[in-house]
Amino acid sequence: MKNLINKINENLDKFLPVVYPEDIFKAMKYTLMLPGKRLRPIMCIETSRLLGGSEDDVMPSACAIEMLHVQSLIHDDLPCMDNDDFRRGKPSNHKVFGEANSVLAGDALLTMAPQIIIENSKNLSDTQIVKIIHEYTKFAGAYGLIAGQVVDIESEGGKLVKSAEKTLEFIHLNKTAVLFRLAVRIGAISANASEDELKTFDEFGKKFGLAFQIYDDIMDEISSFEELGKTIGKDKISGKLTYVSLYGLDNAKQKFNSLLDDCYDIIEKYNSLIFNEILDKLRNRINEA
Ligand code: GRG
Repeated sequence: MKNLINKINENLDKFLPVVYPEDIFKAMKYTLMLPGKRLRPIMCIETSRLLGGSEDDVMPSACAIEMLHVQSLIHDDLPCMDNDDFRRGKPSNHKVFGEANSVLAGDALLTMAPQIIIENSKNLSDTQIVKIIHEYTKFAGAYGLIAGQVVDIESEGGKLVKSAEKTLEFIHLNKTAVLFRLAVRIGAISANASEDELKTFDEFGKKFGLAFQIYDDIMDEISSFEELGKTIGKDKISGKLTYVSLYGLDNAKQKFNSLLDDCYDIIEKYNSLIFNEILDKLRNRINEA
């Protein structure tokens, strides 16, 4: 997995040269090149590989997903959103570049990502590229990430249109699971997967995404700044609706383990060392706590 992370980092660096006006490119590159786990590009590439696709062909799309993810992190940290001063162990983007450039850096990553897919996916057919861009725009926008963020903000202000359980699930299907679904779906499309395969991986991405959000909520409660690279305990202080606040730590762990069991089952027949390593790492970390 380390080799794959290095390759992803090299490609991210290559796809984003710093040119005039340097300030915006530096702001985009700052959070992008900090050491994130690169889970979404890894899962995109691994899905493609398992379904017979080539790593080189899917790499531009995998990097584009990381750019979209980083855009969401930069905007999420802004004072008008989650107001966080740290990300990936360093000061947040707006703390270094100011709010205006940080908003623009996010916007620029959001729009550069599909540009990179179109310009660099030489071995994918036009149909595959259109399908990938369609998925990207649908999942990033008001049917995906933005919907999740809006309901998250509304719920912090106490506005719940649905039950707390349904609201929480809506937020995290859209804020978190959506990017894992996007990653595996794009991996599958790059490999010209069948509808059935696409469905299988979509289900995997969805369950993994929900499990990952519960993991994130539990870690906010039990982990440290050194381990997570961001301010911890904020959810509790701000009275945020989370899996831990709604169900309690033990039930949240149970839900996490049950979703992870489903993930192992869905992916079993593919014998993927990478997916098993990711699932094992999350499970071990939560169950040792
Ligand atoms: C798409 C225009 C547009 C706006 C985005 C701000 C926003 C709307 C959405 C916020 C989405 C968000 C920040 C969700 C949190 C998901 C999450 C658990 C992130 C942490 O992911 P890790 O742990 O982070 O994989 P690293 O740093 O390792 O990549």
